[in-house]
Amino acid sequence: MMKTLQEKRVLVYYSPVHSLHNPPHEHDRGFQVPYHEVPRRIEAAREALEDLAFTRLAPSQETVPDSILLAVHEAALINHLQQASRSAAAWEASHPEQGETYLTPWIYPLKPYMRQGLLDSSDPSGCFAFDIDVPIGKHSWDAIWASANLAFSAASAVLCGETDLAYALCRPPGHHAGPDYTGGYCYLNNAAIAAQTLLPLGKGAILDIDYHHGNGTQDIFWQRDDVLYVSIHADPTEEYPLFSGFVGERGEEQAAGWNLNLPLPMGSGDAAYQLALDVALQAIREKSANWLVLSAGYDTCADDPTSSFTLTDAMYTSIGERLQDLQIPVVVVHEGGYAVEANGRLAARLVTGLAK
Ligand code: SP5
Ligand code: ZN
Repeated sequence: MMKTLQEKRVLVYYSPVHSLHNPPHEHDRGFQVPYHEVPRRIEAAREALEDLAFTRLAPSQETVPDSILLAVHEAALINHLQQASRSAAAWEASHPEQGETYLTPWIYPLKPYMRQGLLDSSDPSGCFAFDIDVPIGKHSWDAIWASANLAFSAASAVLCGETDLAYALCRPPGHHAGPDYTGGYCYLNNAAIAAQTLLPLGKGAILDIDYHHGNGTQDIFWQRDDVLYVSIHADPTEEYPLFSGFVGERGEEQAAGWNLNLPLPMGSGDAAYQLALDVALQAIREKSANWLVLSAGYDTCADDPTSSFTLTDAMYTSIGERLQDLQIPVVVVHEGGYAVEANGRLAARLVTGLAK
């Protein structure tokens, strides 16, 4: 029986803890610029989703079990993130005149021989990051963990049949974080945690519509033939992360075809995006996915200050509708989006399309 918009309950998972993670700046060609990944992004999304008649805000009551966390990430990364937050707190306590402290990796072990010494040192942070935009403050671990728990809670609600559409208001985002590394504002891979949680339902798919390639998610599922990873993103020869997201990356030998990259030229708009979405949907159908995790970034929109794509607002409703056609349960995980208020109106459009 078809559900109407009013009957359908969309569960929205939110935690206020994210706002405690608020790094002051990132770097652009060596210059310090304001950090784009700001708390207001997720508050704008929460407000807009709460305003929809068919949504219900759900607190995250659950914590990711080790069996899921350690299937996605190495224990060393978890330990490092916790330790780095403690180090930031200790530094801040002993240097009160410096104000809020966010530790940033500064030595990166480019060669294998550099790694062990750095790992054993007092500041191994460069062993766990591939870029400089993942600073860690005293509350960062709490926010990172709360974010991962939202993804887990949303996926758990779908797993137990409580809903067939859940939205995790994750911040910090996750798709650049790999098995043992952070990068691009991402520390733990929330979408991968959601996908791993859904596996009791059988094979499924992650569709990544963030403007950037989700190199971390690709890496985590690279050898796996139970989770299809499909990503539509800006051409990595010109755009971050520059080292992955190419069409030739199709998964390891035994999992060939379980990774699909659909890079689009810089400056792409609705028409090109629509065609890529068709290809993505066909792949998801071909694999007979039982569930979908949607890595939802809004940095594809025309007014995003960091991206070149020009998607219109209507496109996000359309993406939701097209995914709704799959008739499988969906867990949406919030990723990027740096036109701050657009996170609200575009999340609302996406969910409205998905809930039809
Ligand atoms: C989750 C997410 O959307 N993360 C994106 C992180 C992208 N960071 C890219 C930083 C690019 C800095 N700009 C360099 C311009 C050189 N031309
Ligand atoms: Zn992005």
